[in-house]
Amino acid sequence: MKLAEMNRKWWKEAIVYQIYPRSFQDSNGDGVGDLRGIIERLDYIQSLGVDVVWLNPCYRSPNDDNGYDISDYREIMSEFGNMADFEELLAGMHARGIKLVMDLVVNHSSDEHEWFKQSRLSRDNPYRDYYHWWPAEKGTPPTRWSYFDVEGNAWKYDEPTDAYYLHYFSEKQPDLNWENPELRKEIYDMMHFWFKKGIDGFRMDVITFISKHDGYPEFDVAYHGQNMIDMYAQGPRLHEYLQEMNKEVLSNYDIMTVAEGQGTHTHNVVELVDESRNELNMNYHFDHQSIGVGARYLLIDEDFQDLVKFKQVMSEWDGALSSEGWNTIYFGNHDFPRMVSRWASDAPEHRANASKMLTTYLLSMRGTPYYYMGDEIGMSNIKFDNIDDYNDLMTINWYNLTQKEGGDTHALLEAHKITGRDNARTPIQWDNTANAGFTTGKPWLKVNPNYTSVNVAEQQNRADSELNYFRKMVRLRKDNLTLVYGQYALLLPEHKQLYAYTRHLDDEVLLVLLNYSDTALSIDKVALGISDTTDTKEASAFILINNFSDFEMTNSTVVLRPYQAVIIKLK
Ligand code: TEU
Ligand code: CA
Repeated sequence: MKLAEMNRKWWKEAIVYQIYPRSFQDSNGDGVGDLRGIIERLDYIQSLGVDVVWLNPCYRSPNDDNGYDISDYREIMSEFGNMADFEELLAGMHARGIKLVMDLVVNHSSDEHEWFKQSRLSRDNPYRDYYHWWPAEKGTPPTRWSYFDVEGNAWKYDEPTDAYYLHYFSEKQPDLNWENPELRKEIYDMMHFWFKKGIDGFRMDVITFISKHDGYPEFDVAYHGQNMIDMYAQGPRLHEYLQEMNKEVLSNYDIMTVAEGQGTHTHNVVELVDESRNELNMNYHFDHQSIGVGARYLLIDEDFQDLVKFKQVMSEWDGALSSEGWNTIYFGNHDFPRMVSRWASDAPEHRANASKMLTTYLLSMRGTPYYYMGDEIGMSNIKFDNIDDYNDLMTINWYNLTQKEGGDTHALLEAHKITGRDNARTPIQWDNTANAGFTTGKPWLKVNPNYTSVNVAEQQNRADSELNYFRKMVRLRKDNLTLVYGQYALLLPEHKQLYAYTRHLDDEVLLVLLNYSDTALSIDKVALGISDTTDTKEASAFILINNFSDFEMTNSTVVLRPYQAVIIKLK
C-alpha cells in the first residue's frame, strides 16, 4: 500500500466520538442530560483530540424509544433545550475544530408526528400513503417481526380506519412509506434544512430497512423472527432511494454519512459504500456483535469470548472493504453494553488495562473508529438485578414476553447484565460528588456505583489513566497514517488469546499485539516477524504505545501480561 495511491478523505482519517445526550451532562437539574450540558463540556471533548461528534437524536420526541421516535424533525426535544442551544453547540464545536454528525431516523417516525396523526384519520387523507397500511378486509396481514413489540408482531390494528399499520420497532414508531415520492421529498428537504445549519453529516438509523417489498409477500419461515432482519435489509429499491438521496441532497455538501447497517454483510456491503455508486460513505455492521449471543440477547454459549471467531469476522470485513468502500470499527454504542464488560473484563484488577487494550484495538485498525462516550474512562456495565431499574423498552418488552410465555425471566435478567442496552446508557461519571457530577437532581437512569473511583476528575491528570491513554492513542493515530490507510494482515489466526496484526504503508510496518485474555502469554518471536536477535531493550526503542510500563522478551519469545497492548514499529 502506498499513501500516494490512497483516496484520502477527512472522514477516513477522523475519529468519531459518540454522545448520547440524555446521559452526558445535565445542566438544569432535571436529571436528564441536555444540549447546554454538552456545551459546558466542550473543552473536555476537545481535550480528547477527536475530530467528529455523532450526536444521538435530539429532535422533538415523546421518548418512547429515547428520541428514536421523532414527532418533529425540525425542532429540538424540549428536555434537551431549544434551537438556539443547538446552534450554540454547533458553533462551539466548529470553533474547536470538531465536526458534528446528527442521527437521521427516517425508517419510521413517532406516531405523534403530524403526518401519522393525519394518516390514521381516514383512508383518503393526503398523508395516508406516508405510512404502510394493510386494510383489515384483506385478512390477517403477512407475518412481519418487530423488534420492540410485546408480541413480536410488526402490524398493529388501528380502529378508526379498520386497518393495520407497519412498525418494525415499537408501535409508537410507525414505518414511513418510502415508496411515496412526496414523503421522500419531505425527508430530503428536512436534510437540507440541517445541512444549511452547518452540520457535517448523518448517521442513518436502520437505513437499510427503508424499502419494503411490494405487496408485503409472506417471507419464507427461515426468515421469521430475528432472521427477518436480513429480508428487511433487502428491499428492492433501497439502492435506488439512496442514490436519489445522494443526488438530491448529499452530493451538495462536504459531509460524511454512515449507515447503521442492520442486515449488511461482507457479501453485500460494497453495494452500499462503493464510491462509484454514489450512495453512502460508510456502514457499520453487526456481525461481531452476535458472537456468543442469541435471540432476545441471551448468552448462547459459555465461550462468550470466542476470540478466534471475532478475529475471523473482523478480518473478513477488512478484506471486503480493502479496495472499494471504507470500513468502520466499533465495539459499543448506546445499543450495546459497555465494551470493557462485553469484550474484555471489568473485574477490578483488569478493568483499566482491559479497556486500554480495547482502545488500542479500535484506534489501530483500518476503518473509521466510532468511540462511545465514557469508554475513554473505562466505564463498565451497571448490571441491574431488578427489571424495575431498567428504562430500555427492549429489555422491558423481552422481559414481559418471556414472562408471558412462562420462560426463565431470571436467566434473561442475568444475560442482560452482560448484554442489556441500559448498561451503556448510565450517566457519564465526571467526578466523585453526588450522582457523579452528572446532575444535581435525580438521574433518569441510575449512576454506576463505581463512579467513586472511576471518573473523569480522577483520571484527568493521572498520567497512566485510561483517559490519558485514550488521548495518547488518538494522537498516535492522528500522527501515523499507517494506522489509517495501511494494509492490515492478521497473524496467528488460530491463537485463542492473542490478536496480532501488522499495518503496512509505504516502507513502514507496525506490529500490534493485543492480549485479549486474563492470563499472561508468551509467543514465538519469529511467528510475529520479530527477529530472534532483537532483545527487549532494542524492541523497547521501537514501542509506539504500551498500556504497561514494561515489555518483556526472552531469546525466543515475546511475553504479554493479561490484557497487555503494545504497538511496535518493525520497519
Ligand atoms: O437501532 C436499530 C437496531 O438495530 C437495534 O434495535 C439493535 O438491534 C438493538 O439495539 C440491539 O443491538 C436503532 C437505534 O440505534 C436504536 O437505539 C433504536 O432503538 C432503533 O434503531 C429504532 O430507531
Ligand atoms: Ca436537563
